[in-house]
Amino acid sequence: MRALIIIDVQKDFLANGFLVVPEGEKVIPVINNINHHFDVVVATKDWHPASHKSFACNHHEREVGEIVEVNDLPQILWPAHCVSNSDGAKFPEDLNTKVIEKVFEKGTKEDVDDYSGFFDNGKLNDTGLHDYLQSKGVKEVYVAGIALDFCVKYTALDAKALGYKTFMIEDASKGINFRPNDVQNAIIDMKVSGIRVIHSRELEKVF
Ligand code: VGL
Ligand code: ZN
Repeated sequence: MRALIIIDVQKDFLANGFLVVPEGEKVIPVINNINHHFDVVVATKDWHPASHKSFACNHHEREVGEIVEVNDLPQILWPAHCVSNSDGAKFPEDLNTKVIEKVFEKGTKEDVDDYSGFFDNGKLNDTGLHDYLQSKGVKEVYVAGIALDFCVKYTALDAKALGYKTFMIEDASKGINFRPNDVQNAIIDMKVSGIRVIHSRELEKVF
């Protein structure tokens, strides 16, 4: 069985959101066009409490973009984003959400961030995504969404490490480039780990 995991396609990462990912909205039509290729379609949502330690505003005299330590893990400080139940945490209206059978929330604990759809950054808790995919007999995982150089990348790396045949759909994903070349480097890291980086048009040929 083949699964599409749609990562964090949420209003706060799109134009006028709190953590805008350049061209983020471009992933929406691509994802809408490919979802029929998959047996299982699931999504993740970044879903932070307002007190989350990844937000610069929750640290004394710290600014967005600084890197601090939170519970022994390096933490990039972001603008407040994807606060649980807020408008910015919603899916955009033009994303076809009817095909999404389950949503996995991530980053829900105040003191640890979660870039992967599977585990938090300390690998202490899991989101239930792996168990769900196992229960559906999924062997192949296709990852797409936002941000290519953060949550898409870490989800794909964990999927590969968990034993799934793993693909990342490049034109269905957009990155932040927090540091110059982060997107380019993320693609290299994924390829080196054995993840196949593909274009959505290749799905037409295969299935
Ligand atoms: C993300 C930064 C902070 C992501 C989430 O979805 O890639 N990036 N929170
Ligand atoms: Zn976040």
